[in-house]
Amino acid sequence: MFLRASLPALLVVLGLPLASSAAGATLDARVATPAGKPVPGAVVVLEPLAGAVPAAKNRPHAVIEQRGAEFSPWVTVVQTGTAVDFPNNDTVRHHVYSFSQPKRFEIKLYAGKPGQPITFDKPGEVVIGCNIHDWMEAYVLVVESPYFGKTGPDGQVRIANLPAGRYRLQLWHPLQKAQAAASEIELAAAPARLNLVLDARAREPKPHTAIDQDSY
Ligand SMILES: [Cu+2]
Repeated sequence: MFLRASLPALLVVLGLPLASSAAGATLDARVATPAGKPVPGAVVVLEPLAGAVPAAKNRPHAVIEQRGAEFSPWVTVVQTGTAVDFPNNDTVRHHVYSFSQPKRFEIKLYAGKPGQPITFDKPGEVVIGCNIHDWMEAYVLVVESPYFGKTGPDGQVRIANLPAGRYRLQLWHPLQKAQAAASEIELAAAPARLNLVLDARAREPKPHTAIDQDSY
């Protein structure tokens, strides 16, 4: 089930047709706190400094499921115009909503898969919650560029198939203590390695209430 949830997101992350044989540049980055602790769930976005930013291709799609009264994944990064499904894989119903300016929406109390995905059509940070379960939260970072990635549990991220050139690099995490300054990097055919520092708090799972556990 983890694969089912993560595969569409992976296709979006690649941002290029899988059939493409053109070998592009690759960025390998490690994101850590100032104390050197890996930061999982950090987003690295690369915006090309020259040329037009390629628009989203092939109707990009992502999935944020609900399982065990939690959203999964906790952090999702998508290109502007991406449709996101919110399948409920629990036996309890959820009521998914956001009041965030780039995408206000509501999927009223439902079980199973809602009929319509939510299309994230403006860049920015969208915080998602559930009206029934206060502890449920997910974050969607909507970006104009198709070039981005998210760090795994080890704080590592790889962004592949990048056209060579100069990029503006932006780092983001839902629990960052301050917005990191953007930097510029030049990517050529040889893989690039970067150590990035972001002061972010670790995610602490919020306790589920006793009421929910009784009805779950
Ligand atoms: Cu819920």
